[in-house]
Amino acid sequence: MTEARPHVPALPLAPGVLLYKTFLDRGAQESLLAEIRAVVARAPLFQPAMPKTGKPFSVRMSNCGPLGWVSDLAGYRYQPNHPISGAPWPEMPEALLAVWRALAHWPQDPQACLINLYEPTARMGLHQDADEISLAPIVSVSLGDSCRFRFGGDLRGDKTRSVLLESGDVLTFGGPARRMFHGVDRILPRTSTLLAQPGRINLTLRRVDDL
Ligand code: MD3
Ligand code: FE
Repeated sequence: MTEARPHVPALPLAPGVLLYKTFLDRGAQESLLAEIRAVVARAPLFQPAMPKTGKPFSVRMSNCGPLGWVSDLAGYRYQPNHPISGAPWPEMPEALLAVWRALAHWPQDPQACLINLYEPTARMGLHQDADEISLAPIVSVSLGDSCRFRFGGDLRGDKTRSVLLESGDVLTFGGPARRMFHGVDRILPRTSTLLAQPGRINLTLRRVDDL
């Protein structure tokens, strides 16, 4: 069986930020990837755009779970349906729920899993995640090529640090880290053999409200 590894130690990176190196072993990464491929077959990747300007993101996205995060000219929001097809998002794979239940220390299950696909030149500028009412932690799972992940403080101008994230790593951001600025500086192509093509997939598990 390929399971998450609840015994892997938490490396504290900053108050509220914990890194679990290789929380998913290779077998668990492969089976989760197969489930994410099945999700994306039903809920195809879409290219989000910045509110107001319509500038496209370099990352493509999809979601699973009851809600999904979308962005277009009208704004950022969570919604229960795919922005193109209108279909409800696919269910969240049980393996992702297991990661959340092992690490989030939160009484309710996640409502959304945002799937970000980074091709080798994609990046994500420094931003805050503030579309959620809930103060539940965010749990992030990395698959495929490594990336240079950057994080700072609650103000854009706060000092930042970067850390290498590798396939199978899980990060949790809770409490004082929940509104910290963060982003992805760059993908390091061909640092993993998990994906058939160079690139990286990030899965972020989120609680949107506490209802
Ligand atoms: C810290 N994704 O989808 S994951 C995002 O690798 C996002 O795709 C990045 O930022 C990625 O919004 C980073 C790590 C992450 C995600 C959400 C956070 C860190 C966070 C929310 C609050 C604080
Ligand atoms: Fe974010």
